[in-house]
Amino acid sequence: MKSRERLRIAIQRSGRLSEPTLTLLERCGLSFRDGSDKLFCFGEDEPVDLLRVRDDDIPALIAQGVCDIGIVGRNVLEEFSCANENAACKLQILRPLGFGRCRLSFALPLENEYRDAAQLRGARIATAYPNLLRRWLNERRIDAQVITLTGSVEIAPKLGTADAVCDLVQTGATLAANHLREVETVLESEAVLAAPEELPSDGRGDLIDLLLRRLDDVNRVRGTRLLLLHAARGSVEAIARVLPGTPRLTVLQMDGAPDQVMLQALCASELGWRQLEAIRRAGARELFVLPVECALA
Ligand code: PRT
Ligand code: ZN
Repeated sequence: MKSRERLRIAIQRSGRLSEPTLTLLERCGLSFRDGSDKLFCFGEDEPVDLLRVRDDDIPALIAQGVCDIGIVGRNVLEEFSCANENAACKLQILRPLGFGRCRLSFALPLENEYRDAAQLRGARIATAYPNLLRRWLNERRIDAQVITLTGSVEIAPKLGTADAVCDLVQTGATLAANHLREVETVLESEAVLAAPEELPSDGRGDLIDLLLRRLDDVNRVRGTRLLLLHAARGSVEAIARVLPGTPRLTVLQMDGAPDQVMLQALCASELGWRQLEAIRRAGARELFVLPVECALA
């Protein structure tokens, strides 16, 4: 197969999204061999390769056709789309991926009261997402001064260079450490699978379809656990009562021990300490909790 007949996925080289992205692609059944520069990874079993780059470059690489699809934060994708509204190649989100969750939010110094967004009129707002921020302000007819910074946005109010920030927040610890308070969300974000609005109509389009099907198989069982345990037949009801949600149960007879069974339960959520203890107290022995990687529909 010629190299450009292979599907090329842009992913973050090193950062918050790198590891979960590779894990997800592996769960989808893909494996890769690192190139010597670690920039290009060659797909081993399927004609699907990776280009490992800075996350900010991913949307442009897709728009230019250097890569066919990419995995990137919705924040980065939206910023690119806002900055390139009139570009010929528009990008779309094929799937939200459920990791790298954060939000782009306004934050003010702790001592400042906040009533509503109108208060931002005339304010100097520091951000690394100037185009997204301008769109949000324009939609609300709020005239403010957007100050573009590429890093350490959160220290701008302390330095006196901004009145507010519009930055990514996950736990809120960074804002708290800088005496800032989150007051309004501009965008909820997570990693997404991004692609051009018009997908390739050749073999690469078929590979994208296949990848989407595998992604859906993997997502369907995200967080699902398979529980395997031994118990006395008389304990099955008590164990079933303490399992989370409405799990699908299978009870298997054990050879040579008519009053003993093996119980198999598919639970839609992860199991905490207390739940595991309750299952044990209800009579479970030899308890195994296994992650479920994928379920074909
Ligand atoms: O080198 P490269 O350009 O590829 O990486 P990067 O440094 O630009 O990105 P990286 O790895 O920090 O983040 C990649 C993506 O992860 C982002 O574009 C988001 O989609 C997502 N993400 C999820 C986050 C966070 N959570 C996050 N907490 N990106 C950044 N942060 C930063 C935020 O900017 C702030 O400084 O973490 C701090 C806030 O975190 P909390 O937990 O203190 O609120
Ligand atoms: Zn970046």
